[in-house]
Amino acid sequence: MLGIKEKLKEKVEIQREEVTKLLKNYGDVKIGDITIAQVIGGMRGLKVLVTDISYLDPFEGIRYRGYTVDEVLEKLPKPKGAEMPYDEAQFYLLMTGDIPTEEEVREVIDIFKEKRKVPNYVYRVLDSMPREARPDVMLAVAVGTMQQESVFAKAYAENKITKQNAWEYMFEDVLNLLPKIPMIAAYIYRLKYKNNEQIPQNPDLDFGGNFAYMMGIDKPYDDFSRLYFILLSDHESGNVSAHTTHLVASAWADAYYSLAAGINGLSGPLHGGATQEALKWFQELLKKLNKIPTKQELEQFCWDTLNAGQVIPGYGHAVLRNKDPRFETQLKFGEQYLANDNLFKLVIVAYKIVPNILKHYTSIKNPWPNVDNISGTIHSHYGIPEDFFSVLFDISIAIGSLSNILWDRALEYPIGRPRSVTIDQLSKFVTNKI
Ligand code: HAX
Repeated sequence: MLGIKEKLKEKVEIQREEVTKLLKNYGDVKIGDITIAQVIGGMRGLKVLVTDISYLDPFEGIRYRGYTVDEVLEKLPKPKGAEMPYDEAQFYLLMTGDIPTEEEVREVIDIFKEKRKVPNYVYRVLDSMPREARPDVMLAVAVGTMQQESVFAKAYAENKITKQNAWEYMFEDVLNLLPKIPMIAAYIYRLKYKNNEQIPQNPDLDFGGNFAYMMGIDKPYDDFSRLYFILLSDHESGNVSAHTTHLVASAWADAYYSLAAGINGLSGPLHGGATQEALKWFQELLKKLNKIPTKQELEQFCWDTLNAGQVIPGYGHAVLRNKDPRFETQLKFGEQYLANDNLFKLVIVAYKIVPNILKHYTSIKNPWPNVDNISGTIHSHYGIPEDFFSVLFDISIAIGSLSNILWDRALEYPIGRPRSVTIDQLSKFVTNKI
C-alpha cells in the first residue's frame, strides 16, 4: 500500500472516532444563532460547515492544517535550486495534516508523474471546441469528459461502495485526476493563445515546474506557479468554488463531477474573476495617466470609481479583517522579480494610498488589498492573458477541494441539505417577536 494511503488510513480511524464522539455525546450543543441578516446575506458569518483542511482566522489569515503561509513556505520540501516548495508537498500536507519528509513527498511526485498522462479523447474534445470558448469552460468540459474514468462511480455501479470504504475509491479518483489538471490547463493555454504549438511534458519536472515548462514561460515562473498553487489551494470550505465542490460531492457524485462544478463556481467576478477586475482597474489607471500617479491623482481615480457606485476591485474581504498574508507573500515575490514593472510599481503606490480612502469614506470592514489585488499583475507580467487567470486559480483550488471531498467521504459526512424559508415566514418571525 502507498505510504500516503497508509497514513490516511490511520488518521481516518482517529478522526472517525472523534466525529462519532462529538455526534453521540454533544450533538445537541449549540454553536451559534441565526439572524435574518445572515439568512438573507449569503449565510455570511454562519458557522455551518466543517473542514480540517484549512482555517481562515479573521486576523491572522489562512492556516493550512494549522500552519501559516510563512510556516508552509519554510517547512515544506523544495525542488533542488528552487525557492518555493513542491505543490505535491502541499497536497500531502492538506491530505494528511503532516509536513512530509523528502521521502514522503518523493512518493507523491512519482505517483503524480505516473498518472498525469491525459487521455487522447480529452484533447480531441478540446480541439473541437470553438476557439472563443472561455478557457475555464474548456477546463470544466475536459474534467467532465473524463468522468467515465471514475473508479468511484464504477465501484458504486457495481455495488462495491459502503460508507466505510467510499473514501478509498475517492482517493483513487483524486490521485488520477489532480495531476492531469495542470497538463490540461497548459494545453488549453497553448491551444488558445499560442497557435496550438504544444510543448510536451518534461518527465523530470514536478507539478508546478512542469506546468511552467509546458506553458513555455521561463524561470522564475516555475517558482511563481508553485507558490501561487500553494497560496490559493484552500481558503476554508465556505467560498463559492470549495463549497460547490463539497456540496456536489455530498450527494456521492464522484471527484470529476464535483470538481467540474467547483470550476464553474469559481468563475464569477466577485470570486475568481476578481483577479481580472483588479488588473483592469490598474491598467485603466496607467492608461489614463500614462505614468505612475501622484497621491492626488490616485485619490481622484479612487473617487471616480466610488462615485460611479463601483467597488475598488482587489480590496476588502468577506471574512479576513487584517492584511492578507497571501497578498504580502506575492508582494515579496514581486519586489524580487518585478521591480521594474510599471503595473507592479502601481500596486505598491496603491497599497500605501487606497486603504486610507476606503477606511475613511466607506463602511468597508477590511480596507487592505486581498490576494486578487496583485496576482493578476504578476500573471500579466509573464504574458498570461486575463481570461486565463481563473484557470490558474482552478489548478490551485483543485488541490484543496479534492482533499476536502476525500475527507468528506472518509468522515462519512451526509448529503448537504439546508432548509429555506419564505419572506413571509421571515416577516412572521419579526411580528411574533414584537
Ligand atoms: N471598494 C469600495 N467599497 C467597498 C469595497 C471596495 N473594495 N469592499 C467593500 N466595500 C463596501 C461594501 O460595498 C459595503 O458597502 P455598503 O455598506 O454600502 O453596502 C461596505 O463596504 C461593507 O462591506 P464589507 O462588509 O466590508 O464587505 P463584504 O463582506 O460585503 O464584501 C467583498 C466582501 C470582497 C465582496 C468586497 O470587499 C468587494 O466587493 N471587494 C472588491 C472585489 C474583490 O476584490 N473581490 C475579491 C475578494 C477575495 C476573494 O474572495 N477572492 O476569491
